[in-house]
Amino acid sequence: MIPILTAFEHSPDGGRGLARDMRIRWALEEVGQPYHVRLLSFEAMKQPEHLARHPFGQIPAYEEGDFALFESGGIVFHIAERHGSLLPRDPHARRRAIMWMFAALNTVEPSVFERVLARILERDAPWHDSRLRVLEDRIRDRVGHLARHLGDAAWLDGDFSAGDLLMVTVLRWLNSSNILDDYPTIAAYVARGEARPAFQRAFAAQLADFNKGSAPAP
Ligand code: GTB
Repeated sequence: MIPILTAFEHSPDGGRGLARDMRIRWALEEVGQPYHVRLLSFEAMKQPEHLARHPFGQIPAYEEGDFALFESGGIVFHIAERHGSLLPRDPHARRRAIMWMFAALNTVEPSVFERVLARILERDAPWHDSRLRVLEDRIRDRVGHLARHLGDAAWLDGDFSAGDLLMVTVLRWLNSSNILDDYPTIAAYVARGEARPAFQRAFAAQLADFNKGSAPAP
């Protein structure tokens, strides 16, 4: 059964692989699972047909026949469990990798994503600069602690895992800022994730879809 991933027809990231479908594409590439993609316009995402797949009318959504999931973390967890290679077999190491998935989405993502939203939606607000400073202080606090944990290791806990995959996708949202200049080991960690062949394949696939979605109608 070839799974179907639902993604943006016109991604606001301009083809930089920053929307959350990238997490699913990367996970599928890591485990060697081919997939189909359904590209939806923003309007179509809010229609009943998509709301039946995703109650919040968002992307990514994921289907395997009549089994459907939404939430990028839940989908990556499912792929990792099904295929094995993104989670360690050792029970304690496995739970720590799952813990890092939650840490990526629950401890690091909130302030990083708030910054993304502030840059896109609140640029012209009179309080934009002060809000950005607050958010960036919060991000630096998190990234500083993460750098302390990572030390000179390649990945968060032993081999590359679904925890690293999610953490790297979150930290990539900082690539357009200069924040990671002050955290060279974290910048190198992100670059290490982006250099993985599976990431590269996923990136190329989302870019091809972005270009398809942006092509003028024939
Ligand atoms: N918690 C959910 C998950 O992890 O799956 C969040 C899903 C979500 O926010 N999806 C976004 C969406 O569908 C797309 S990824 N938004 C439309 C809506 O809510 O109506 C968000 C995104 C887009 C672009 C960038 N970027 O350019 O950096 C980053 C993130």
